[in-house]
This record gives sequence, structure tokens and C-alpha cells, in this order.
Amino acid sequence: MRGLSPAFVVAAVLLQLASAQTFQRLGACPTLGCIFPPDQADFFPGAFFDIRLEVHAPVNGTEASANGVPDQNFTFCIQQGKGKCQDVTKFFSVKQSPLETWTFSYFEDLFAKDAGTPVIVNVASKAYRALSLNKPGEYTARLKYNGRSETVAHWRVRDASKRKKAKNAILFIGDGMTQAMITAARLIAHKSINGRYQTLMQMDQMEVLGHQMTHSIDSFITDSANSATALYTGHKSSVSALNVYADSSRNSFDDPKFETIAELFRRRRGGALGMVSTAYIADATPAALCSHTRDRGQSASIVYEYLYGPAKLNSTLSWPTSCEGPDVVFGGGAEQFIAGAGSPNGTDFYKVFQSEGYNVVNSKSQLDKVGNKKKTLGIFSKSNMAKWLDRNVYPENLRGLKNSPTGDNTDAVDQPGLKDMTLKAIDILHARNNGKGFFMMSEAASIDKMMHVLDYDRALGELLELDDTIRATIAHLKKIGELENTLIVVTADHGHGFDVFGGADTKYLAAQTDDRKKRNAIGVYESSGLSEYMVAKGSSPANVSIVIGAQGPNFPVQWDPRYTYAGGFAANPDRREGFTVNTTGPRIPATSSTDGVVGNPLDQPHGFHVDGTLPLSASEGVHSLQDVSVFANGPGSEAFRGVYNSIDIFFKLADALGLAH
Ligand SMILES: *[C@@H]1O[C@H](CO)[C@@H](O)[C@H](O)[C@H]1NC(C)=O
Ligand SMILES: *[C@@H]1O[C@H](CO)[C@@H](O)[C@H](O)[C@H]1NC(C)=O
Ligand SMILES: *[C@@H]1O[C@H](CO)[C@@H](O)[C@H](O)[C@H]1NC(C)=O
Ligand SMILES: *[C@@H]1O[C@H](CO)[C@@H](O)[C@H](O)[C@H]1NC(C)=O
Ligand SMILES: *[C@@H]1O[C@H](CO)[C@@H](O)[C@H](O)[C@H]1NC(C)=O
Ligand SMILES: CC(=O)N[C@H]1CO[C@H](CO)[C@@H](O)[C@@H]1O
Repeated sequence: MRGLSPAFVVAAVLLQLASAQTFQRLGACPTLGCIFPPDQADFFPGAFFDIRLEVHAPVNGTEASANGVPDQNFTFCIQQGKGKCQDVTKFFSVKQSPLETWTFSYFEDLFAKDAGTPVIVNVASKAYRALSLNKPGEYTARLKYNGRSETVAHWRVRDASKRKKAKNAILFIGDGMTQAMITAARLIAHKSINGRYQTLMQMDQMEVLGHQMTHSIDSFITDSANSATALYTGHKSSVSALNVYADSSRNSFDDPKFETIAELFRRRRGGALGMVSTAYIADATPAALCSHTRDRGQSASIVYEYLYGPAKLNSTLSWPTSCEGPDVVFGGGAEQFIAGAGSPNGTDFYKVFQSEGYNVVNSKSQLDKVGNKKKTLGIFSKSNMAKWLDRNVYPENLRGLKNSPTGDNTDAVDQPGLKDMTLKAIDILHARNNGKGFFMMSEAASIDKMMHVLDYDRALGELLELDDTIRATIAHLKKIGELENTLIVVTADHGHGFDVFGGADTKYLAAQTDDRKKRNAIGVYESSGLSEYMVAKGSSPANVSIVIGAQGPNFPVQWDPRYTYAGGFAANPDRREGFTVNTTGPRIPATSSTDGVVGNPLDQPHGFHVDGTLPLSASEGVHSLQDVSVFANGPGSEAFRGVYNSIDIFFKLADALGLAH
């Protein structure tokens, strides 16, 4: 007889992990002693971060311990390499921090949630603010609590080049953009003859291609807040968190912070800083450049932090660095600027920006006219900005929204696009950087927003606008003599499960009265045909609207051809889905019947019925498009080759910009 079989050991381990998967007590803290930054954290030399320690004593539930009284006498030490573990106060030469205590609750699983029985947890905690590690190498942090319990965090300070490779860097983010969407956008916007594209996307023509992984610290699906956090700081965090590790305290501004590339760039290089987005400007992707909070929904405070940093929000939480008011802030989101419920302390925040030396513009005409010498705030609508398709092809859709950024209840009909904003931002950053370079983030936010509402056409319009913006940026940098000095990186923060799986004959589809027959209008494989979006139709005056819609190179010539692409968030026949492994062999999701393919009632019998998106001849999902990419050009771009983690984007950018000292 042998001992425990390996299979049994694996099963036991998985069982433990599984119970910790959902409704975790606290992300990145599987034990009752929590260290933030947690195990596996990487650091950029000299970048600021806070430490938060928590000792948990659950009052009840499966982890109940110490009669619900957390150990207040925990100790915390740090060692460099194989050196001695020194108390945190000695290691960083800081004062002992006061003890904090609080109570929180959570549900252990869905049964507990249904039953309304939360676990109550008492916490003892300390925080040490604004520390930094300068010397590259391995560090070990040890939290000792409850007598013999210990939580160990392995930290690494990465090596960073002393040499500055790039004077400027521009980071383009296609929010939610996947390779499948880029491929679909190319399909509708670039003409192909006998299998050869006559023109390409600008992204297709970048010098370097890489892939990055977007998962967050405690969940494999990320949101835009913690994915942007990873891209800008090198630290993974939790959903909704901006540049902090999520602790268990109620205050969403006291969580342990870490420095962003924008703050680091300001502090170490003193260069010019730009923030451009087609979203409301307090939205997660722009917010993550300059703001620190566990709750991305704190829009007023987020905008306040753009000017003043987190230290002025709460002086007890010392934080020595900030964006110092970016030189350029362009986007939507007038709700945070018009005096009222959404603005910081109800003030007219346009005026506050003006008092800090900003030009303020509220339309494309004003943007075109404003000078380049001063810092500039451009807010062009309430909420998110208009979509490319509506601005350019269906402009009547901009009417009736009463979303003027001035708050006068007129319509914001004179909005710039991402390209207008980005090129103007470059001019201002170029004029203002005093030879110290600039860093800009420019976000095509509504690729994501339109994918969320399954409006694929608008999403692809946004993606094509991003591509057009990158193309124009390269040309513009060349014109002003900065192309050779500028690292350009294009990536996404996460994907959406969108793909194209065929073509659709919309005329045939509309002519069918039966839902099942309608699906036969979808053509797969050899029946998918070719893209009709680049074929101009109707040149008579009667069809002038179609001609107006023509956007020439790099955009579709028409958006409503008879033969459209068939896309969706999944491609499947009618079937059942119960999300469990089929233990008896490969699944057979659908079978043929006299009425065409139907879902197989024997497959996943406990699951629910899913309506298919494929023609009635297809009994399985079909091949499709999909990927997640990083494109780069210019000095330092070689580092972006290969497959890596989202946090590596920060380290590669900071390295290229020479921010290590
Ligand atoms: C914590 O330490 C203090 C002072 O050393 C001591 O008085 C107290 O009893 C300790 N508490 C626990 C729970 O060990
Ligand atoms: C834990 O105690 C609280 C307070 O008494 C109670 O409401 C809750 O249902 C308890 N939870 C469990 C899992 O027993
Ligand atoms: C409101 O104003 C106070 C100072 O008067 C400031 O400390 C605080 O951060 C402000 N809050 C916001 C959200 O602007
Ligand atoms: C500032 O932070 C401290 C420490 O976390 C907290 O006790 C206090 O309530 C905060 N103040 C405000 C106004 O949020
Ligand atoms: C104009 O386009 C519409 C829609 O495609 C079509 O039905 C109509 O026949 C066209 N008219 C002319 C005069 O070409
Ligand atoms: C055909 C269709 O789906 N039309 C919708 C377009 O979007 C508007 C605004 O959301 C809806 O009201 C329409 O029903």
C-alpha cells in the first residue's frame, strides 16, 4: 500500500481553494493575517506605497476564532534578501502607527446570502504611509499574530534601467478592445480584393506586437478600474479599486495606496501630463492616472484629486505625490464641474480649474481656437461623449439630449472626437514640457461602452476612430519633430466576448416571419461572403444620406449594407447550459430533427435553454475571431514584445521613460 494518492492530495487542495473562491472575506488575504501590498507584489525602485496590516477575528462562521477578539499585539517585520527581519518602524525609520479597530461582515457563500446570515469579523489594524523601497532585489515581510500564526509576503523590487530611452510616451487604451474587434473593424473599413487588403489598420502596422493578461488580484475577470490600476502602477488590485489595495475598512479613501506612472512622471521628470478620454472624465480609465480610492464611484473626489492629489482629501493620510493638475484634461462628464450635487463640495469646478491657471473649453470650436500655452480643461458634454457613428453618420442623434457641458440644457452638438482631442493635447503638451517630455493617456472609452449594450456597430466605429487617431498622431508627431522621441503604446484594459462568425443577409432575414427561419439568413464558412461595407451604393441624390455617410479611407463607406457581419457575444446552436463538466464523454449540444438542428435535451439536463445565434444547419459553434494585444512604436518599444502580465506595461513604460531616478 502507498500513502495518499497524488490525486487525492490534489482534490483536497482544490476543495480548499474552491471554498475560498467566491465571497472571499477579503481579496488577496486568504488567512486571518493580511499584509498589503500582498505576497507576490512587485515594486518600481523608489515608487511610493502604503502598508496596511489587518488581523481578523471572525465572530462566527467556519473561520470563527479567538472569541472574535483580534490580536492587537501583532508584529510586523521586513527583511531584505537573507538579512535580518527588522521591525517595520526600524526598517523604514518611521514612527509606530496608532492601532485602528473596526468590524465588517461578509457572506461565506450563496447559501449564507440567501439565508441572510453574514459572518461578523472584528479587525485590528495598522497602516504605514508613503514608504518606498529603492534597492532592487527580494524582500520578505512577516506578520506575526495570534501567538504562532504568521503571514509571509514575498516582495520584489524590480531592476530598472538608469537610461532614459524615450522623452515622451503616449498610451492609447481601447477600452474593452480585443483582437477579434480589431479584425472585425478591419473587415468593415478596409477594402479587400481577392483576399488581399488594399489598406491596413494603423494598429496592423505598428513595429512591435505583444499580448497582456488582464485578470485582477482576486478575480479572473477584471473591471476597468483595477485593470487601469495595473497598467499604470504595476500593482494588481480588486474590482472598483483605483490605485489602492482594497482593505476591509469602511472608508474608501484610507486603503493602502501606491504611486501611479503619472505621479512618478511628475515627481521624477517634471514633464507635461495629459489625460484624454471619450468617457466622463471621472470614469475609471482616466481616474486611475491620478486618483486613489477603493471606490471608483466617488466621482467628485476623483476629479478633486486631479488637481490636488489624495493628501488634500484627508490630511491624516499623508501622500507626498500627485498629478499636480495635468496640463491637459479632455473628456465628458460635466456633472463634476457644473456647480451641483455631482461637483466637489457642490462648487463650480470649472471656476476652480480656472483659478488654478487653466483655460476652459466646452466645444470643438473653442478647442480649435484655444492657445497651447496654458493648462487646458476641455469638458464637451454631460456624461460620456457622443459616439463616432452619431457624430459623423447620424448627427441628428445628437439632438434632444440636453447634455450641454455648460449646464444650460441645450444639446452638446459641437463635440470633438478622440482625434481632435488627442492632436490638440499633443500641441499643448509639446508647448508646455520645457524639454522635459510629456506623458499622455488617450482612451477610446466607448468601444467598451457600446459592447456592453451589444451595439457592435458603434463599438467598431469607436475602434476605427481610435485607429484613425493613432495614425494621425504618428503623422503629427513627425510634423512637429517628436516622433523619434516618443514611445507609443496601444493596448486594451480587458476584452469583451465579441466575435464575428459569419455574414447575414438582412433582406432575407427581414422577409421571414418565423424566428427559426430567420436564422437561415446567417451565412457561415463559404456562405459568409465578403464585406459589403466598402462597396458604395446609390449615388443618386435620393440616396444622399448614404453618400454623406461615406467616410473614405479607414472607415466604412456605408454602415447598412444588405449583407452585414453576423457577430455576437458567443456563437452557438440552440443548446442547454449548466456550466458543469460532462463526465461521460464529449458533449453533444444539439441534434438534427426534421425542423433543423435543435438543442439536445440530454446534454446538461440541469441547465437552462440558450437560444442559438447560428443557422439551423449548424449543430456546433463555428470558428471565429479573437485575441488581446499590445502594439508599440518608437524608443523603448522592443520591450513590449512577447506575452506578459498587465502590470508589466507599467514597468516597461517607466523603464523606457527612465523614471527609476
Ligand atoms: C498585548 O500586549 C500588552 C502589553 O505588552 C499586554 O498588556 C496585553 O495583555 C497583550 N494582549 C494580548 C491579547 O496578548
Ligand atoms: C453571525 O452573527 C450575526 C450576529 O449575531 C448573525 O446575524 C449572523 O447570522 C451570524 N452568522 C452566521 C453565519 O451564523
Ligand atoms: C471639500 O472641501 C474641503 C475643504 O474645504 C476639502 O478638504 C475636501 O477634500 C473637499 N472635498 C471634495 C470632494 O472636494
Ligand atoms: C481621514 O482618515 C482617517 C484615518 O483613516 C479617518 O479616521 C478619518 O475619518 C478620515 N477623514 C475623513 C474626513 O474622511
Ligand atoms: C436608395 O437606397 C435605398 C436603400 O438602400 C434603396 O432602397 C433605393 O432604391 C435607393 N434609391 C435610389 C434612387 O438609388
Ligand atoms: C432597432 C433598434 O434596436 N432600435 C433601438 C436603437 O436604440 C434606441 C435607443 O436606445 C432604441 O430606442 C431603439 O429601439
